[in-house]
Amino acid sequence: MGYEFITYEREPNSIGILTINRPNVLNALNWDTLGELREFLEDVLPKEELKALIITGAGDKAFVAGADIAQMNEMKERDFQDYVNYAHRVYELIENESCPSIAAINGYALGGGCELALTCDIRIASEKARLGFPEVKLGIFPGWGGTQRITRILGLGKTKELVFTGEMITAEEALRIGLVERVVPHNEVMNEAKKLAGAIAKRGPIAVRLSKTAINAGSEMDLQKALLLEKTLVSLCFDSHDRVEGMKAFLEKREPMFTGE
Ligand code: CO8
Repeated sequence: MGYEFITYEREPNSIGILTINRPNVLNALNWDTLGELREFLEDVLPKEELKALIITGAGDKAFVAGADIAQMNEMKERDFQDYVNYAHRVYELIENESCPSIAAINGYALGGGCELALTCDIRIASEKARLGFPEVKLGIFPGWGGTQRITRILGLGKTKELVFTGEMITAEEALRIGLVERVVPHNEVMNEAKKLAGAIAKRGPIAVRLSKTAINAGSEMDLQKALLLEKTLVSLCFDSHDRVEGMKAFLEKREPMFTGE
């Protein structure tokens, strides 16, 4: 795995840490970084069988400050279209990854960087983090899934306020409006993300993965179809060895030993 713009580490308890690694430009996403992300997500991640994936940015200042503006500025219209399509593919891979993902937002999460955080299941932010969608200041708008994913989390009014003004908000404000789930002291972001990932990793992996599918896919369906999906997926859980183990462990007053089968 010879990457230049991302790093990946695996922790002992099946937790992976993926870091965007261009700190000199606040981890802005250029073509090469997106390319490495895609290769990692398509070729490496599926074999890792993680229980949780943490995504963060290198350095002390930024999660990801967005798409690489210098590179975008050089693009012709056709390249720009390819760039948009490519980023969409990468973001869908993260969103649809079966294991839960946590964005450890250790600083600026702007534009495409905030959109990246939105592809994760849960967001934890440093109290120093600043989030927003400044694209309209550049004459574009959040086009890496942002307008759609933000709306689904924040609703129409708040999304429009953030997108139309391009203003950054504090981590506390992001927590208040539901853009992040937790805000912690700056030096605690990774610890908190690992703690959360560790708590998830202890649970039945089949149940966690299928619940993610039920929540994500179900939220795009009408209620009747979504409930049908839920019934189908929870029945799959019932057939698993983990379900037998989980219930047996409860009755025997001990911790379950899940195997993911
Ligand atoms: N792209 C390229 N370089 C960047 C970016 C970026 N997004 N952000 C920061 N940098 C670079 C700076 O140019 C600077 O480089 P250098 O040292 O060579 O001058 C270095 O990172 C450090 O940045 P600053 O000196 O600006 O640091 P400050 O602490 O003064 O400011 C800010 C930090 C406020 C985060 C500031 O850097 C900033 O405003 N950055 C741009 C944020 C932004 O506008 N992000 C949105 C980008 S557009 C986008 O994400 C579109 C996604 C969807 C597109 C759909 C169609 C493609």
